[in-house]
Amino acid sequence: MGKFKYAGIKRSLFTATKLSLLFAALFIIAAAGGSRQTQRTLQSTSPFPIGAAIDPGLLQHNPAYRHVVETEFNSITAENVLKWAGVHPVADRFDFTKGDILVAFAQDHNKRFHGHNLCWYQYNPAWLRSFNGDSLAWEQLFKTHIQTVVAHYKGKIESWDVVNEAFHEDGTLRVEDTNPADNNDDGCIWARHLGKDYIARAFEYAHEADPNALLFYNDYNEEISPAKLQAIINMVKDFKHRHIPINGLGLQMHININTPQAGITEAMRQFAATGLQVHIAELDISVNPKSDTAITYSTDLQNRQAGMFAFVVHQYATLIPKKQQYGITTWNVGDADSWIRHTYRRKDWPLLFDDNYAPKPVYDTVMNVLTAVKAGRR
Ligand code: 9MR
Repeated sequence: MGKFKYAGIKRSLFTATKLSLLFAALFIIAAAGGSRQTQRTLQSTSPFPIGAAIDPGLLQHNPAYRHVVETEFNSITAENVLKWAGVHPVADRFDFTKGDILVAFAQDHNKRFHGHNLCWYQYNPAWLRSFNGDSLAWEQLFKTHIQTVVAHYKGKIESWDVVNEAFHEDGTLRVEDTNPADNNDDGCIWARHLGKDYIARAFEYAHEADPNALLFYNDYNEEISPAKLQAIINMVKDFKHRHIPINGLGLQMHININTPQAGITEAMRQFAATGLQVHIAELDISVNPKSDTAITYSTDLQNRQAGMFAFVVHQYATLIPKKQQYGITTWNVGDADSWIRHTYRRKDWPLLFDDNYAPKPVYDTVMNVLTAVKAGRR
């Protein structure tokens, strides 16, 4: 009996120890979970929306990528799937499958969705390039595409890049290919077939399809091409004068560590003065603009990149009036996904997350600037 009693005490002691261990473990897990939940992220820190260009394949199949998108960003831009070749692959059929995946994800996770784009000189399907029709048929094609896509996402996509990259660096409109020998058409199929006022009509067609969507014009190099910047400002003035429904400007900001900062300030100042929404729409900061094959991501390069990220975020927060801050979107999530590596086939590390989606030191820099601007310490 005594033996049993002793055994009983031992058992209850053992059980108590086990229980306290269990509670301790639960406490640690809860604390860890709690701290994870309360951990600061870009979206919880930023005073304006903070986004990324997203690929549905990575989102569906790469848990680390998905985790970063879920936790860090509150705005999503479709990197490619809503472009003509993505959404309208054959003449008589639209394919919304991939766009729908992204939009459903955004809705499920309470994130804003920015549509990119309704009209561009690039990324057009082969059938479009060989489309044969008079100007009326081209106009019909253009209008039907814009209105079908915008209507499909009415009420789900808050804003659109209606027209993307319509101007050359010298401020002239892209029309003809400037160098037919280089096998790279930098002219614009739309300007050729629809005439120079196609941009205004694109905005009107989009507005008809969803009067509540915010409509953006989006372009790159405004910070280094004053003539292009001026052409965009002139276009906005003209649109306002003619009551063309434009709500915002996308300043893509594919820049590098050597981009002159005065140009960035000037572009932001001029965009702010339009009174429109201003979206830093495709931010990345290359550390290897000269495509050096022997380059490493040295501390020096990381520091210079961090300085440039800090400058951009700080300038945006201070030069763009609060009610015009549509947010900052980075173009892709991790360095390995960056279009820069794929397009230029070079080593580069232009983003806030590394190849494995871990935040880089430059992420901390951006967090510090966001914290300071949110607190009003500019
Ligand atoms: O990141 C996009 C890349 O995957 C595509 O191959 C490319 C097609 O030309 O477009 C890239 O995104 C571009 C964006 O749509 C418009 N501004 C420039 C971006 C980088 O080229």
